[in-house]
Amino acid sequence: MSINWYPGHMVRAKREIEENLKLVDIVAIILDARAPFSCRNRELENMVGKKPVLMVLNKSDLADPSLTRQYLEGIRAEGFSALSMDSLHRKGKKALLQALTTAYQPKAREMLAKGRRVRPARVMVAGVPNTGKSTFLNCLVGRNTAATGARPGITRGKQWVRIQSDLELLDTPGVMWPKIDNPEQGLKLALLDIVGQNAYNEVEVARYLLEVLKTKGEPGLLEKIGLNIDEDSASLLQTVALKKGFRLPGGSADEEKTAQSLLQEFRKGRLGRISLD
Ligand SMILES: Nc1nc2c(ncn2[C@@H]2O[C@H](COP(=O)(O)OP(=O)(O)OP(=O)(O)O)[C@@H](O)[C@H]2O)c(=O)[nH]1
Ligand SMILES: [Mg+2]
Repeated sequence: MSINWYPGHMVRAKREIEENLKLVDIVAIILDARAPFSCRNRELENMVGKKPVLMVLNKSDLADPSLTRQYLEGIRAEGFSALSMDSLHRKGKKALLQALTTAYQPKAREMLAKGRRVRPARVMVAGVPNTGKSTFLNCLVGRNTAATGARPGITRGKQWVRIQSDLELLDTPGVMWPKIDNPEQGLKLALLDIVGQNAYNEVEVARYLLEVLKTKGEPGLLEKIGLNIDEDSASLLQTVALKKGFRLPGGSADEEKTAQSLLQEFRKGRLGRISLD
């Protein structure tokens, strides 16, 4: 699925990020641990340029742990610092704060060498929508200061928050790039609720999910919910509809309602820990 989703507020947000990059020492790029490569925004990475970057694979509680380890290795092999984190349940916070301190050290030393006072590290939190940037910030600060929500596009303006005496974070709105050309990447981003719902067809994404469930996640998951792995995803969706009792007035399967329900189950982690990349 090729997706065009580039609402006006994102164009503004991108400009604002570009301006604020001048003020920050480190950029924490928040990725969804279930598909960190698919959520990489190359436009954003290019804007960041040579500033120290910490890649955070967030929502690790929803991802396949062994794949998370592999993804981390892959990203570190590119020369980035990378950590996984579960911001919702506040897991991984200590290592994360440590990594930010380490990333700031060269700059802090530089200030000391010039005889200056070391000011608090300024960290921009950025990434595509809905990866948990604001939740990550709330996790680090230890209280709910930034608004969060289970749909893309919650944060609209930037927000600075003092985390501790030596650390300040800037929350930014999620930003996409103008067009997702790779069809499978589009399906993954839709499944992860990173692009707006009006940009894709939920039935198509739910069929993709059923295809994914044939090979990923807990072995035998489809059989366990009474589905036949040999069926194609279109007919699987019909079967799920009938099992759930989602029918249209004429009696045929309500594919849309079924698709919505399946997508919700996946997004809430009810189908288990499944990674897509
Ligand atoms: N399970 C789980 N859910 C998370 C985690 N972090 C964030 N979430 C959920 O993901 C959704 C999006 O979180 P936000 O913090 O609003 O995401 P955001 O990146 O700030 O989104 P935008 O501001 O729209 O770009 C919310 O429903 C959060 O509760 C996590 O580590 N694990
Ligand atoms: Mg936000």
